[in-house]
Amino acid sequence: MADPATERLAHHLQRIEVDGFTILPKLIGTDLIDQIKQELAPFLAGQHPGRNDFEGFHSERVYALLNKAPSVAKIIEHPTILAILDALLPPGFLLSAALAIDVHPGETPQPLHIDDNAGNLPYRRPRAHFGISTIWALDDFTADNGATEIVAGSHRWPEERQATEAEITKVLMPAGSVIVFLGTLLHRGGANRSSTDRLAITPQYCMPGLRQIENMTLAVPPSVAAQYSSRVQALLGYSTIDPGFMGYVDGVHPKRLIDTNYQGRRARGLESPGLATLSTEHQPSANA
Ligand SMILES: O=C(O)CCC(=O)C(=O)O
Repeated sequence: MADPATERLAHHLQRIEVDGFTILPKLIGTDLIDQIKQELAPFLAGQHPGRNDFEGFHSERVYALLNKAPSVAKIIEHPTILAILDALLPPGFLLSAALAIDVHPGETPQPLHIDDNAGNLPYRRPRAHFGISTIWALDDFTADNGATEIVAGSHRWPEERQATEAEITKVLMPAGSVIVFLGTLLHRGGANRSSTDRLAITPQYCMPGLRQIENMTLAVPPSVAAQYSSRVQALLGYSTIDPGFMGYVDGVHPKRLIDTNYQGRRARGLESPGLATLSTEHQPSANA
């Protein structure tokens, strides 16, 4: 019989396959929520109102989070979420975006959208997902405070199909919960008709060969990236697609820029299989 963690993982994967999303209630506790809120507070003092209907004129967004609120790394690399992502994305997947969204009273609904086509890739839905999004509730998501809204099953819809209001569901969940959904699922931030803010953080992940939505290696300077775990560094872009064909810097592994102890493939006794199949001009260093 499978252990409980494996069974829970199978349950979430099943929900994602059928509905396009799954919800993990109260995955983090109030200590981490409070810590993240404290780190975010200086950036949520009214300096960054949304600049368009998508960002929300009554919302505030904070980008480049790993350069501003280091505790956010704990949710970005939360082991339960990484286990789901490992099952749904190829090895070496990247952190595509990580932003805080504070929806203020008076906000109107966002346009419905998907998250994994930021570069207008020429592939029409229905198609496989290119990314996975997560939205963590740092405040309770209630019926009237701007909870995220999703269209269950829309990951299977053709491009042209529009959702009716009846097909849109509010994601009601207590603070500390997270919704994980396919990049092809239609969703939006809801209207905030309450008198309080709704704060969320949305880390989004993409296939290793795609361009990240946020330019992560510029958003998070190398000296800051150096302070995070190897996994977070790899998610930011300090990684290559094995055996070093994509992501190298000046022919070597990007980790060499932030970790003087980094051991390259040769030092680890690894061959660089397949290099011979690349044309000479595209051969990276065997040290990558
Ligand atoms: O704030 C939300 O609940 C959703 C925001 C969103 O989907 C986005 O901006 O891409």
